Parts: sequence; structure tokens; C-alpha cells
Amino acid sequence: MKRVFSGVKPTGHLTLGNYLGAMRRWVAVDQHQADALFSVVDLHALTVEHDPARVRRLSRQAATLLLAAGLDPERCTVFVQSHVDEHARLSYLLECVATDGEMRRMIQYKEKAVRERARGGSVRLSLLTYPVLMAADILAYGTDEVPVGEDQAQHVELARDVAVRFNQRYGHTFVVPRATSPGVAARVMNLQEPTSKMGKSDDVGPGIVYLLDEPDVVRRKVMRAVTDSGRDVVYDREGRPGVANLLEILAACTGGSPEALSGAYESYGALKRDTAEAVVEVLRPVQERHKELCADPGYVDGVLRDGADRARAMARPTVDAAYRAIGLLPAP
Ligand code: AQP
Repeated sequence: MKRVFSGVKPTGHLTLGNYLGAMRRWVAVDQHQADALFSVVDLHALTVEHDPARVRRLSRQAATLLLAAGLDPERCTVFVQSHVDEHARLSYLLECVATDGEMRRMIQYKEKAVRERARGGSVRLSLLTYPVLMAADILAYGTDEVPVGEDQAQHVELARDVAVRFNQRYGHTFVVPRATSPGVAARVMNLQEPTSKMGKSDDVGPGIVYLLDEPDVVRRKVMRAVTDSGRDVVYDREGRPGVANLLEILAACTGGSPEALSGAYESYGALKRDTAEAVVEVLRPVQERHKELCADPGYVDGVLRDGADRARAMARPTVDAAYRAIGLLPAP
């Protein structure tokens, strides 16, 4: 059975982008067809300015939302990255294989470094080396496939390069992974800035639909989405990014295709109304289950404890093998 690994960063409240671009497929497909691991990758949340109490709170919330969305701990492994030391252990070895040039070419690094400076902060070294930690997350588990949104494709490519290089230099140790993408909704855009990704740590809050937004908040955000000049509803990602984004969200929520749906609307207002209702309906069961799980914290603790135990047992042999292969003396 193929091995799948993916994760979510607790850098903000989870968004509709996280759900449509990644989580929904983890629930509907990956946990049924693969030996799958899903992690709240909290070490990655320390790469930018952070408040320790908030990261702890968001990690807990993200884990609860993964379960609320439908990940079943009987079918897959759900855990918190920092509970499994193997990620950090392997990350250092991979830093000895990846290069400075590779890190500096990463688009997300460039974008986030600019954002950190604009916010008056300094750029942490860990922001630069973040893709190596992500490579460790993936390679530690012998992962075949990494289901991610489009924004993460470059990082998975780096994990592949590092795996191939390590294997060539030190002997076959890692499975070479590949990214898989959801097709529709691979890149949900900010409703107020439809040329930018809907990211959970963005500054443009009104353009982000959070998974725990109340239905009326969702409706308000979608109804106020920026649309393009012109009146006809056509699907054109380049020329009409605002309308295209709404059509993609609607298609992802209802199962249609954005091109076909565009023919069904004569006004932006009607498209927004239907999109808002479709999003509310997609989020409703997740929010209900989230509420139930919050009332049962012992259950979530148990899932995370078992998940970390399972993940550790899976990662340790590969990471130990990498330590031996690269030339480190085994402890007597
Ligand atoms: N807008 C999106 N559309 C489609 N997929 C998305 N994903 C994230 N945003 C979108 C996918 O969700 C998974 C988990 O994402 P993440 O936690 O690694 O990253 P993020 O939500 O992009 O959050 P950041 O990096 O903390 O902050 P921002 O967003 O400000 O950069 C991934 O599979 C991702 O592809």
C-alpha cells in the first residue's frame, strides 16, 4: 500500500483554502486508499513571529479540525510534529545535503521574508531552512505521495531532489516522493485580493473564509468578494480572477466544473449567493463535529498520543538508517 504524508501549519485559523485544497481530499480519498499520516506541523509555525500560547492553541484547534473534517484515527495516523523527535533529527542531516542556493530560490521564502520585514520583524534562519524540515517530514516516513495545494509543489520538488541526492551519495535510504494536487481548488484565492492565495496568516482578513466562521460571516465575506469589471460571468483565471475564484469555490463545493457553472449565471450577485450557501453547507458538518470534539478533550488527547507513538515507530528505522548511511557512529 502506498504511503501518504501531509500536514497543516498552526500559523493561523484554518481556512477554506486549506479545506478545499487539501483536507477534503485527505478525508475522502487518501485515508481510504493509502497508509496515510496527517500532521499538525507545529515546528513550522516557529519560522515566523509567533506567540507561544497562540501556537499551542492553534495546534490543538488544527488537530481537532482535522478530526472534525473526517480524518478517522482507525484509518490513518493523526499527530503533532513536535511530538516525534525524528523530524528534527532528520532535518539536520538534510541540511547537510541541501544547498543555500536551493533554499534562497524558494518562492514562499522570498514572499514571507518580504512580509516579515514589512511587519517590522527580522527574518528567522528557520524560515530559510523550512523546506528542509518539510523534506524531513516527508522522507522520514518513506512517503510515496504528498497531497498538497499548488503553493507547496515547489517544496515537494525540493524533497525529491534531496532524496535523490542523498541516495546517490550515501546509498539508497529514502523513497523519492511526488506531489499530488486536487485539480479544482488547488489554489483558492483571497476574496479581497483574488490574485493572491487565501492564506491563513494573511493580513487581508475579510478576504479569508475560516473553517470556524459563523454562516452569516461566511455569507458577508462571499457577498463582498471583489469581482472584476464587466458583467457577464465567464471563467477566465487570468482576465477575471475574482469571478474565476468564486466559480472554482462553487465548483469545489458542489462537484461541478467552473467552466460549466459559468454558463448558469447571468449576474455576479446570483453567483455570490449560491457560492456563499454552498460554502456554508460544506462547513456546517465540520463545525458541528468540531463542537462535539471540543466537549471531549480526552478523546483528542488519546488520538494524538496514539498517533505520535505510531508515527515514531514508522519514522525511526528510516532516520536511524540515514544516520548510519551519512557516516555517524552508532551509539554503543
Ligand atoms: N489557498 C489555498 N488553496 C489551496 N490549497 C491551500 N493550502 C493552503 N492554502 C491553500 C493547502 O493546505 C495545506 C496546508 O497548508 P499550510 O498550513 O501548509 O499552509 P498555509 O495555509 O498556506 O499557511 P501559512 O503558510 O501558514 O501561511 P500563509 O498561508 O500565509 O502562507 C497545504 O497542502 C496547502 O497546499
